[in-house]
Amino acid sequence: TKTLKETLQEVIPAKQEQLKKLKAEHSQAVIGDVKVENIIGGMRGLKAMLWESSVLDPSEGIRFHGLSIPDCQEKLTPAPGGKEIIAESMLWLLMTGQVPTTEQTRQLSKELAEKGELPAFVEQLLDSLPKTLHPMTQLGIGVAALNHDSAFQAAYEKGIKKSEYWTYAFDDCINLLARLPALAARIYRNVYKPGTELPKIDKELDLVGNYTRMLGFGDNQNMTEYLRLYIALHGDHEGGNASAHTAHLVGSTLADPYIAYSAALYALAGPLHGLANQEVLRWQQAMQKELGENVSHEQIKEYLWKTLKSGQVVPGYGHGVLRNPDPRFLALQQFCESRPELMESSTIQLVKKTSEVAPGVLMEHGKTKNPYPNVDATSGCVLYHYGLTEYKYYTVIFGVSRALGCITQLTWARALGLPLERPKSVSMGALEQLVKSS
Ligand code: FAM
Repeated sequence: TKTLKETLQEVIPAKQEQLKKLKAEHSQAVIGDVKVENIIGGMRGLKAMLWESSVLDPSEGIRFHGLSIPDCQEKLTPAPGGKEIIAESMLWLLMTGQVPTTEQTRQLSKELAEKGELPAFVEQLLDSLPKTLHPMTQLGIGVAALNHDSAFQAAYEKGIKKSEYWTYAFDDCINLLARLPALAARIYRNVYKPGTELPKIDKELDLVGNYTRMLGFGDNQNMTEYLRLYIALHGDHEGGNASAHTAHLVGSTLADPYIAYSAALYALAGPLHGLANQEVLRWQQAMQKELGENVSHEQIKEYLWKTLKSGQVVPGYGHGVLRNPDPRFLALQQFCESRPELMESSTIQLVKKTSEVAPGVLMEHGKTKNPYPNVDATSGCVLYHYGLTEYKYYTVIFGVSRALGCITQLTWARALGLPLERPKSVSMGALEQLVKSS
């Protein structure tokens, strides 16, 4: 069975040709204009970077090489005995644009399990960190330290041809992904379950099957399946979101994939981006504390207005690109609706009730361009229900997942020979001059 690397070897040349043609025939073509609002508004909507594995449509949401989330749920291989998409089949699609066979998916699971051990010095480094250090900060430290064994960095120092970069970057990326479960689970154990035994990697399990088992939830098939779906869905969301864009930018300096992804994790650690899943639970807990159980729609509405009037954002709502409910939110909600015991959970019911009134309140408030729920509105509530209640850890799970999209691009950017990213900045004075002459 052809490995992921061998399949990549086959699909890369055609994409290199496509880019070469684009460059030769159209590099001077104008595809849109740049407005002052793009420059002072965080480049919203500015088409300015290449990203092959997914495209985000404002109204229908994400497509991975053209496949929607329902398409993926139908076509991508689950774990043995499972139903949900697993990280390995999603990674294969992102990397190659092809749906892997079951055999290819199983082979990739084995390869990742073989490469999943952490170097002893990284275990000691993590164990030395204070429990009060945020889990995301710890994850970034652990990932950066793995660059001790970077194949890309070692080869670059020896001197390699540009055409070989992607193969070394790919090796680092697969080693990084393979080690994330042990890294992320060790942080969870150190901070929340000190002194408990960390299970060894089971060579027969998929990446997330191992991760869930190392977190201590391996006997809960529902939690394992939920984390498989959660991690597959959060893997890639186009190239412009802060974590993907950071990995792409740092990787463009030929920094190795470990430190490039470590940088991406710190972007993910921001409340407006990946930390929103923590903020949603914190916000919901505060609301439940103030309003008690069985909260009514009316009470939720008042609490939403209180949040907005105090100048805070409502976490889990809105989006930089989406202008409709996030299909990732809908897929996670469907997971809940297919399990009656989940629909009885007060945390999950509160998410549902909030999602029935928050868009109306946000529309009335009149500021957000997208009043609908994003994936974070619901992603943490199932974790909480199944006993992973430490919501300051939730973004770490997002950090394990976002590696799927980021390592795909860190490999492809090298394969396509994409250059160092260097946009032009302007001062307000220069902008005023440009406006005068426009
Ligand atoms: N609650 C209150 N106000 C909001 C809001 C929300 N959920 N979403 C946007 N706004 C405000 C926004 O702060 C801005 O106000 P100011 O002009 O005073 O700065 C105004 O509406 C226009 O913002 P926008 O253009 O609609 O959204 P942006 O593209 O600037 O920002 C988000 C997008 C996601 C940062 C924003 O919707 C937000 O802060 N949401 C809450 C945090 C969150 O859920 N983030 C997770 C996003 C998720 F996709 C992820 O990355 N995991």
